[in-house]
Amino acid sequence: MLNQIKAGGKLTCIVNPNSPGFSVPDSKGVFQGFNVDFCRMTAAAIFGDASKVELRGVGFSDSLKTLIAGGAHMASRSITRTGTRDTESGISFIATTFYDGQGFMVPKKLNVTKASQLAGATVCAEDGTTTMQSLADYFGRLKVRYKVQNIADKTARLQAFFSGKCDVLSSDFSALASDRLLAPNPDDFVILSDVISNEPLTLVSRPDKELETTIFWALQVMLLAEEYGINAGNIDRTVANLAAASPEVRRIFAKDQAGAEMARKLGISPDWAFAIIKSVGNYGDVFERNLGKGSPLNMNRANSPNRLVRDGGLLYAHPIR
Ligand SMILES: N[C@@H](CCC(=O)N[C@@H](CS)C(=O)NCC(=O)O)C(=O)O
Repeated sequence: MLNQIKAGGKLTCIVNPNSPGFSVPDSKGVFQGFNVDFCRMTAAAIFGDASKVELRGVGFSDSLKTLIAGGAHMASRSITRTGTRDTESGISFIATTFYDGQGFMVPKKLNVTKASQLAGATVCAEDGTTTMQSLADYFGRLKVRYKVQNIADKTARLQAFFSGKCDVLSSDFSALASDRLLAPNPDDFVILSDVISNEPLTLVSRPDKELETTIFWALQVMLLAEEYGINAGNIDRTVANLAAASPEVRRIFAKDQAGAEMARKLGISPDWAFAIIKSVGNYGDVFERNLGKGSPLNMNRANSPNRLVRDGGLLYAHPIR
């Protein structure tokens, strides 16, 4: 499949059509965001050029179907890796980019502070998502009745919630934080602190050994670069003076070591690791730029599992050697 992708000149990647911080079109109509950056990362690895990517905004329900039907090469759009999805043929789950959980957003004026106060509420969510199942589990455990408004179209779903047709919006925390920014007045809404599930949001691709391996190791380059303090600003200097770098860093970026050997075997750009860091950055940079303090989402990474293991998080870089 990598040969086909290379012959076609671009990687096609499914993203959420409108999710501030994760994937949202900029003023020129070009998608930007955390999830978009993993599409760009993969294009950088394959072509040595992060711009060789066609980003397709697709709603959740159609995303896996589109991949299975062969309508795109990969998806980077908050898809939870579950056992039954992973055993579907036609898709491969590769690597988790964001460890998340499901939560609730409510209008402030409801004066709700805990999810257990949501008895009788109408919840807006989308069929086919893990969200629906976790809602049933959670309210079932509490023996509490609730109603669901299934609205597959995201714009319509948010409109229903913001205009009061549902009392509660339930989804992954990352999605709620992002959706809140789309409210006419975000301050009218609060996200409750209850976490009701584990949602490992994972990159998905068409099943293909070379493509899967490329995506997995491209992400490891971003994690390793963070671990070794390499970023878009110092990568030029680092590769210009590899003799002064640590053996671990040399193995990733030198033209005659493990990273180069991997590129040769996979048939990807010989400069894959350099291109990823130069054009996309390391994982920490991507998090901070799109989601961190200073971004509209203003997430505090220090409270997130999406930090390196070294720093108390769940992100564990596999070695390139
Ligand atoms: N991670 C969950 C849900 C993914 C999902 O996309 N959920 C819907 C809402 S229930 C959605 O559009 N989320 C993104 C957003 O609202 O921005 C899954 O894999 O089933």
